[in-house]
Amino acid sequence: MTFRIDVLTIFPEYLAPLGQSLLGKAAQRGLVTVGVHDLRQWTDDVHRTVDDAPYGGGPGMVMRPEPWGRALEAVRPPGIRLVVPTPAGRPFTQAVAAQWATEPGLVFACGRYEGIDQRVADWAAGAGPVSEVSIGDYVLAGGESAVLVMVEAVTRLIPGVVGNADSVEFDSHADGLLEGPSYTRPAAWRDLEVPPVLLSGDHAAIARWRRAQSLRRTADRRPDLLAALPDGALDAADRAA
Ligand code: 6GU
Repeated sequence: MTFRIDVLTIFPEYLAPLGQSLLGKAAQRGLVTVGVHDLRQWTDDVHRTVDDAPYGGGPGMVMRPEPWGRALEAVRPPGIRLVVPTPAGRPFTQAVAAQWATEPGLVFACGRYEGIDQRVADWAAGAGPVSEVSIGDYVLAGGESAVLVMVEAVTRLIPGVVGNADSVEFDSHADGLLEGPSYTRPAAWRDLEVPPVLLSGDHAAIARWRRAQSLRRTADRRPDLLAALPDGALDAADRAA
């Protein structure tokens, strides 16, 4: 059961990092397979045109639907989710990554310019789930770098891709809180000491300290995450921290 990722783009070389490091090893071990496809393969004119001016006027160019229709018919298996990166999308979160990691694979459609003709996503919804998603509240020139981000977030949740399952379970965001600080040897460095509880050997005390640090950091850096926790997520000890 290998997780299949296909990416459609007019800049296939931008996706070269998908062959590297964590994902490269997962691919070698047969856990993940990746295909990157040049959208221009599915153009039908000598200039290999993929874009045109927007109906109704306005700045920039819109990607024409015809190459996308042919490309998706060729590359996307029935029922496989189509992901369209766009700053106008729903937020891509750890919960979204976790859901996608349970599916058999994903197809990513990278838009450039002012995006892809909306009829592509609307038509594609007839053949399986379609997710128009944003990786944050800023504007990128195209979806390629967002795809690199999303592929990394999803593939590390696929069983066997990350060596230590605990490093996934205790991640920032896995429980809706930020991870607290980490330390290693030496115990004192340039007059700065590792918090003594971490050297105490008292595993219950260490777990309580880490939980408190996680809550403090979340309150300080991401109060929106604390406010979004479900009722009952915090106990009396948490509130005291
Ligand atoms: Cl997913 N795509 C683009 N083009 N810009 C973005 C984005 C995605 N997320 C935030 N900005």
